[in-house]
This record gives sequence, C-alpha cells and structure tokens, in this order.
Amino acid sequence: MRVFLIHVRDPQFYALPATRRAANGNIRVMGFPPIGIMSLSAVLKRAGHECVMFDQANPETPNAVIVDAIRRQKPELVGLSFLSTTSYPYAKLLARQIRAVDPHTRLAFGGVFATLNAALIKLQCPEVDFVCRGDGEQLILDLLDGLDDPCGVAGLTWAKDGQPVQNPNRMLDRNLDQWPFPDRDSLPLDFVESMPLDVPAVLSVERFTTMQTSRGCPWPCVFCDIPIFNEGKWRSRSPQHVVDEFKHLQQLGYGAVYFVDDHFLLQPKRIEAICTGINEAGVTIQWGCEGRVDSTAQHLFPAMAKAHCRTVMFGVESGSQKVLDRLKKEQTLAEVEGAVTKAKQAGIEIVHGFFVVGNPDETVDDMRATFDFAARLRLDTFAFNRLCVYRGTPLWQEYLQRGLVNDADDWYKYFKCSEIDPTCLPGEVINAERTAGFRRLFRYKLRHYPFQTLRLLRRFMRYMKWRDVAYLIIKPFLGKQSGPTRNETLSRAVEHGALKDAAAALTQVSHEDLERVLQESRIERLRLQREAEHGQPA
Ligand code: B12
Ligand code: SF4
Repeated sequence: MRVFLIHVRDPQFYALPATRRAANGNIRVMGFPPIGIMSLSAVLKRAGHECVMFDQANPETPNAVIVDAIRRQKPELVGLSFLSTTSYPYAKLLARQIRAVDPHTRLAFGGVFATLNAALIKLQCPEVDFVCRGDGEQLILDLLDGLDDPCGVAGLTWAKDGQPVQNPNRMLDRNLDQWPFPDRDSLPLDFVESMPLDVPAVLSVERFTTMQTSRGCPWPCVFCDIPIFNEGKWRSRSPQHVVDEFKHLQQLGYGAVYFVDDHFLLQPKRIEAICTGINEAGVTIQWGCEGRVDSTAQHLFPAMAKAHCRTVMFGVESGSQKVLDRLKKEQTLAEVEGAVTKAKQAGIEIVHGFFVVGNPDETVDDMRATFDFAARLRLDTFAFNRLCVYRGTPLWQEYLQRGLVNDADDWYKYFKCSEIDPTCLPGEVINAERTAGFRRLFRYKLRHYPFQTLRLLRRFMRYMKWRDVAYLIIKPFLGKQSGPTRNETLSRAVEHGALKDAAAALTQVSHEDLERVLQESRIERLRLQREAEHGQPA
C-alpha cells in the first residue's frame, strides 16, 4: 500500500542556516531530523509498502505541495506525526487542508500529545480518522491490515457512528532490536548539528542525525509526561544493535549524533558495552545524550568521552532544594554538582544544564539561588525556561484537583504555570529576575571560567554568523515581559468540538491511572537496580 508520512513542526524549533545546499544537493536544516516518521518509514518499507515522507521544515514542500501530492497520488493512508501540544494547531490545520481536497484518504495522527489526548482529538478534529497511541511500528502495520475494520487494531482511537472508540492499549514491546534502523535516506534534507533550543546554536557542520537507543524514564517529576507515555517503563536496545547503527551511520558519512533518549545514563553495563563497541569498531562519530544527575553510570564518563561523547545534558531544573523537592525531581544539589564536575573532569566538552523557572511555591530568593548555582557549576551551556503544564503530567492532575484547569476546556492548551497558579511568582517578576540572573551569571562565568566561555563562543563563531551569535547571547534579555507567548495564544485559539465533556470523561487520566504509573515506575527502577547489580543489561 502507499503511505504518506508528514512530520509537523513548530516553526520556532528549526531554521534554514544557509542559502547554499550541501554537497549532495540537499537543503540544510538546523534542527533535529524527524526520527518518528523515519522509524515508521523503515518498518513500512521492510514490510513491502511504499512510503513517502514530508517534513514541514523543507521549504520546497510547503503544505500546498503536500496537499497537492496527496490529491494526485491518493495514498491509502496519510500519517501526521507531531510531538507536543505546541504543534497540535499546525497538525489540525494541515489535516483540514488535506480533507478539503480529498474526502477519501484515511488520515492518522500519532506522537506523544496525540497518544495522551486521543479521544478528545478525535472529537475536536473529526476529519482525522485514526489517532494512534504509543509506539507506532507494529501499530501502523496492523492499521494497514485493518483499514476498513479497525476494531482489532490495539492502540487505536477511531469513531463508530459518531462516537469515539478506544481500542485497548497495545502491550509495551521490550524488544526494540526487532525494528530496522530509521530511514534517513528518503528525505532530501541534511541536518546541521545544533543544541536542542529555540535559538540557533550550531555545534558543528558535520553531517548530523539523531538516534534513539532507549525509551522512557521511570521517575516521578511532576511536570513530565514521559512516564505516563511509557507506562512507567524503561526499554532499551541492545548495545550490539546500537553499535551496528553507529557503524552504518559512519559508512553513510555522518559525523555527529544526538540521542533522543529520555534517560540514556541508566544501566552502566549497557553504556560500557556501547562505548567499547564504538571504539572497537573504529567509529569516530561525536555524540551527545541526556540523563539524570543521580545516574550510577558516572564512573563511565571517561569511557564515554573516549568513545567520542562530546555533549551531556542534565535536567538540573533548580538551584533550590525546596523547589527540586516540590517538583518531585528526587535529586539533590550535591548530586547536580557532583555529576557536572565529574563530566567536565572526564573531558566531556559540552555539559549543558536545563533549568526551569516560574515553578509552584518558588520565591524570588529561590530564583536567585538558581542563577547563582548555575553560575558556580562548571556548565558550558544552560537554558532557563518558564515551567509549563501539559496534560498527562502529575502537575496537570494536581491543577485539575485545585480547579486551575479543566479537562474538557483546556486539554489542548498549554500554559505557563505562572499564568494560572497563584503559588507561582507573577510573570513580570519572573522575567525581571531571569534577566538580572542572566546578567550575574554571564559576569561570573567571564570572571571565573573565562577560557571555558571563550572556547565555547569560538565554537559557535566558527559555524555561525556574528549576528546569530549575538542573538544567542542577547535572546534572554529580549522578548515580551508579560502575558502569553504567540504559541500559547495560538494553542488556545481552537474551537471546541461537540461532545467535548463526554470525550474528556473518556480520556481522563484518573488519579488511579497516574498512581498506577508511578507505582510501575518504582517497580521498574528496582528491576533496573537489580539488573545493574547482578545481571545482564535489559
Ligand atoms: C527530540 C525532542 C525535541 C526536539 C524536536 C525534534 C524534532 N524532530 O522536531 C526539540 C528539542 C526541538 C523539542 C522541542 C520541544 N519539545 Co520536545 N521532545 C523531544 C523528545 C526528547 C524526543 C522525541 C523523539 O524524537 N522521539 C523518538 C521518536 C522515535 O518517537 P516519536 O516521535 O514519539 O514517534 C513514535 C510514536 O510516537 C509513534 N508515532 C509518532 N508519530 C506517528 C504517526 C503515526 C501515523 C503513527 C501510527 C505513529 C506515530 O511512532 C513512533 C515510533 O514508535 C521528546 C520526548 C519523547 N520521548 O518523545 C520530547 C517531547 C516530545 N517534547 C516536549 C516538549 C514540551 C517540547 C517543547 C514544547 C519544549 C518547549 N517548551 O519549547 C518543544 C516543541 C517542539 C515542537 N513541537 O516541534 C514534550 C511534549 C509534551 C506535550 N504533551 O506537549 C516531550 C514529550 C518531552 C517532555 N516530557 O516534556 N523536542
Ligand atoms: S528525569 Fe524526570 S523530567 Fe527527566 S525524563 Fe525522567 S521523569 Fe521526565
């Protein structure tokens, strides 16, 4: 069968850095490749289907071109893939454009946001036939087999006689090695390695791609929906499978890879085996990953550096223990300091800290402590985002109970916490403190870590225009000082579908569901700990 897969983007998160194309003729995009649809494309092709991918980052295939191709080629299924609440408005827009020209093509949505809000989406966006929940590899194959009668397709939400039907969940499959490597050849785009930020921050001009070596994270952070998306589990590919993909990428000429794993730094034996495998295979690709600061794999930072790990990113979140505890981060300031120091001592070139400000119960003193803490840490780069609340997280659940959000009306909106939670500082205060904090932080870094700071600036200046480097530096001081951002406003400017209350009831993440996931997470962590102590990697 013929399938079209489209990666829907939030335009803030990519840029076209060059007017000239890459040597192979491809357009260059600064951002992450669409690994979700690339994974599905490889699975479909192996099963004998035809698959055409589109990425909204490609200026040569704007929506009009995609819609026209669908009208002419009439694929049996069109899958729209998007990551988050912020890209849902763009997905809906495209779905409607497609439906307007082709009343028959079957349309499917997938991704994290779609998974967590499936029935609500089905009702608000009736032009979409199927909303696919969870892992897509087996699901899309099953869907093609059951296009006309999808009642047996696990993980699917669809409608019968105008009513949403939620087929049972798909069993989480731990065998990730069964799937082929993502199809990185079929999109005419070359990706430029940059930091995962909403401003251009080019790290190298090596041929760049992403890889996923594990899925999920069994921790209870209140603002994160990864645990519920993965039912509290962590699943991984075998070291050999990961090393084989590295070898394959090296042959294709890739020079840089970023792992989109939620927590790569679990299972020391697995990490050690991957590093050994990379060295033994003579792979020279530079790579980066994210993980928790309480990882028990920190003694492996030197081995990772030796295996060309250039970037490690930690979710530091706050410099106030009180705030960390409120966010249920289950980490201490001492652990943060220890992890960052060890990573730098091991020779990891770029150590990044993700921070959040505007948290519930956070005071001005807590915010100041955060910036001062960030200044003291040996971090190379950092990002300070305002905390937002997404449906599916424990924080959303808490806000429901406190009457701050309402599932029926607010499920597709995203809010900065400070806009709806009276225990947060007001937006103006947060922004003013953030600006002042940045100023102190930059001054401290230049005074105490001048070489580290200049080395990093030199790296950026090697690949970026002066203007863009200047923007990167002054961005934190710019912007509207209060109120919702353009994206927040867009996410709220959505009409309501009929039957929304019924749908909200249907997809409600009940307190029991959430408790079950948190319980599963605890069990999963014990399993991983036991495995690390006694047995083979998962
Ligand atoms: C990499 C990443 C990014 C990259 C984007 C990369 C890209 N190509 O666009 C960057 C750094 C730019 C980014 C930005 C943001 N991100 Co982000 N990101 C991720 C991360 C870590 C990995 C995504 C990924 O590549 N997964 C690997 C692929 C293989 O999985 P997948 O895309 O989910 O696809 C699988 C299934 O979902 C399914 N599937 C997907 N599509 C389809 C379609 C069909 C038809 C079918 C059948 C199946 C299917 O099949 C695939 C294979 O199993 C996720 C966490 C996560 N684990 O998902 C967060 C995550 C998606 N991001 C999140 C957020 C909040 C954001 C931001 C809004 C952050 C911010 N405040 O600005 C922005 C918005 C960006 C946007 N919407 O474009 C949240 C989303 C929460 C929510 N409910 O909205 C997540 C879940 C992290 C978190 N817990 O907070 N992100
Ligand atoms: S550590 Fe917390 S924030 Fe990070 S992926 Fe795990 S649950 Fe989400």
